[in-house]
Amino acid sequence: MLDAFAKVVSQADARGEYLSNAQLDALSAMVADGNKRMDVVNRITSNASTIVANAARALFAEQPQLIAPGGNAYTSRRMAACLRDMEIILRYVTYAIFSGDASVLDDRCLNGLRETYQALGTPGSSVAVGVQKMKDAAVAIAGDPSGITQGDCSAIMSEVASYFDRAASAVA
Ligand code: PEB
Repeated sequence: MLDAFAKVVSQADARGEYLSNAQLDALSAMVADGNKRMDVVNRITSNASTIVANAARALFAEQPQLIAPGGNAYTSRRMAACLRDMEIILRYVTYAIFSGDASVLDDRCLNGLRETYQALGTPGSSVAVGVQKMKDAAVAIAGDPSGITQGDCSAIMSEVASYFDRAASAVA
């Protein structure tokens, strides 16, 4: 599990080189914009259950076969497992945002997840749709300009979106 700093150290060490100016500049920009990152993590974390519940509701509205008898989220046991899975994925996405690096998401959540869903007979493509809906909600909540210092958040917002995309494509 790496963060953005440990990642560049490990890459430089693998080549036996000092940190490059480009690496130092990128990390320096990350530090300068650190409050944006913390605000995004805080906003997503404090709205996590809303994000999960609304994404799941939208997923089931679009794919009602999931909650029909015989569906993959039919019975409260499977529904609970589904909501829990979405919550787990969102939690690891917030860790990746905080770390500025996807390795925690990859290593502890996404690695083997597609195969797990195949073995369970759970449609990974539907999980991916749920993750995309969480992305839309998280980006809207994190990027809401009200009640927060204004600034250019395009870089952090596209980074946020990229972790959701990574999770969706890992299971699709
Ligand atoms: C992954 N999900 C399920 C299981 C596991 C995971 C390991 C099997 C064991 C169990 O039921 O608890 N666990 C989960 C995860 C990590 C982990 C992400 C990461 C660290 O440890 N059903 C649907 C939707 C989708 C869904 C498409 C969006 O219709 C999910 C939610 N996951 C779902 C369901 C089950 C499951 C298990 C329904 C139960 C399957 C079953 O028992 O029939």
